[in-house]
Amino acid sequence: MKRILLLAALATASSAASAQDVSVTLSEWKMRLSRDTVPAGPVTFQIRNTGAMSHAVHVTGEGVDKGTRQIAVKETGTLTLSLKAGTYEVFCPLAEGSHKMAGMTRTLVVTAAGTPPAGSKPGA
Ligand SMILES: [Cu+2]
Repeated sequence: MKRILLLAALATASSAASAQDVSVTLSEWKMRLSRDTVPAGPVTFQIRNTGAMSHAVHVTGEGVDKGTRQIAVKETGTLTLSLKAGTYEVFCPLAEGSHKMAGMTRTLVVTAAGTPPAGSKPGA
């Protein structure tokens, strides 16, 4: 856990202005993201497990296939990834995918830097 935090701190320090935070809350059987859309660049997932069993976070899409180790009950974790524009799947990989199938999955859309998020166009 210490090593993950250190890596996240280094990644944040080297790109201080542009790192985006996404808060992730894990429970049975939900995964809540504080936002569904982020601009491309370094993204730090701030993860909190509020559930009654261990969970984890895994991100796939656009060539990315990375995740945390298990996050125990009441524990927190961070995951910093450099994401380019595209659609990503954020999910709990535990129990051979059964947590994901029970509902622990969300879609994260990464927009090209400087582009307003989809769905924000006026009058649509
Ligand atoms: Cu889980």
